[in-house]
Amino acid sequence: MKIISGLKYIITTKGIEKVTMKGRNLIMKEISLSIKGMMCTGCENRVKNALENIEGIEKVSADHVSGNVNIVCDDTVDKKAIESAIEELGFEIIK
Ligand SMILES: [Cu+2]
Repeated sequence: MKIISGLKYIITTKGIEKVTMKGRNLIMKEISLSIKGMMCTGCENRVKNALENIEGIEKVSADHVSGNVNIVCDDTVDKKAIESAIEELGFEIIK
């Protein structure tokens, strides 16, 4: 059993699963995006804060130099919700 940011995870044949109180384990996934418009660490923090408020997102890292944003979340999170949160901040998703 591995503890990441206070939550419990188990490694199974399906991948890494988050152990929830409700008894259903959620499969964790990683999403990587390239975005345009981040100029400094302040922008990185705005992206991180906005995304970490989305239910199911555990961890976000953002780099303004490369424009890369990496998200660790459970399987319930819709990629579209992530993209619109980023666009609401005024950044552009590079597809
Ligand atoms: Cu900035």
